[in-house]
Amino acid sequence: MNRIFSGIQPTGNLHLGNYLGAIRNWVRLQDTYNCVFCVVDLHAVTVWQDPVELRNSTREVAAALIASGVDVKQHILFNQSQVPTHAELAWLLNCVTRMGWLNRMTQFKEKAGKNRENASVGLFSYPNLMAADILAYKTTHVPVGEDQKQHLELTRDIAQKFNHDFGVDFFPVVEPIITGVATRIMSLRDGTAKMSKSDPSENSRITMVDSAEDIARKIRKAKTDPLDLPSDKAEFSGRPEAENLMRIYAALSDCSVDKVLIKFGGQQFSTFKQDLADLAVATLAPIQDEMRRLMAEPDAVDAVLRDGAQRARDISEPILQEIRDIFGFLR
Ligand code: AQP
Repeated sequence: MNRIFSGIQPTGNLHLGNYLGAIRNWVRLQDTYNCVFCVVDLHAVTVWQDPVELRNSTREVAAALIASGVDVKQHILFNQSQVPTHAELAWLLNCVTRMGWLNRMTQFKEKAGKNRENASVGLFSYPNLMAADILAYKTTHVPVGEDQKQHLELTRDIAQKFNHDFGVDFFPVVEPIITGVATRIMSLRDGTAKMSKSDPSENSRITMVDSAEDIARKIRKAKTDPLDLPSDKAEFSGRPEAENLMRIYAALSDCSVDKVLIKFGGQQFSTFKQDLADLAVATLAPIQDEMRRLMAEPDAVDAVLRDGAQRARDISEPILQEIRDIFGFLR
């Protein structure tokens, strides 16, 4: 069976973009792939994290994944820092990747902003750690949102350069899996910006811990335009907020955008928003109940992560040893 690796950062409350763009797809891929799912805490610290909040977020993300249907017996769930393979391989890949390649990464430019000189070195070399995450398990497939496509292409370049430089056929060529209509959910306040944990506006995102009232309020307040809802995809042009809300509806109800256009086209935003809020609440409520139950037993969640880390080490350490041998390190 082919192997999947995918990760999610414990950088705050997960949002609907994380759920529809990543987590829900992971759960569905479990039938077809051997899955390694990782709470990527080493990635999180590329920007400042409060240690108490980081620990709590790591647990909460794990709880969200389990509550959403990640099968921790059949597959592997762990937090990255418990498996040292990732950091060691990232260092080795630092020596394979070219500066020019990293300089082209748009996510670094976006996250570092104007204050590039003050960004951490870790934020700059983040894509190498992501490549290490993937290659440490000889992963064949990676489910990614649109935002991660460039990093995955870099992983392929790094793997190919490694194979070429050492004259080996060691790393498989990793294939992206981009699924569904929710590959890029946008902010509720600005249809041109990605829904993100780090957006300063709480109203820009629906989180997986929001109450039903908060979800309904955020959707009611979501930015729209004065026109009625579009009835054709061509009418999305210049209306990013309308497009985003209709795509979210399609993703939540697991149907095509065309069906949503037929159902709501020509109607007013107010009735549509009420339906959308009901749908979001109905989808998230059972997951939230299970998350609350899991968060009341933090030791049990920690035990799942420890067990996953052991199984992740069992797979990745022998692969890393082969890589050390290829490099020519004495043992
Ligand atoms: N808005 C989104 N729409 C669809 N998918 C998304 N993902 C993130 N945002 C959206 C997908 O979620 C997975 C995990 O992402 P992450 O938490 O590791 O990092 P991120 O992509 O940087 O997410 P955020 O929310 O924007 O976090 P911050 O603000 O901390 O940087 C990935 O598969 C991603 O594609």
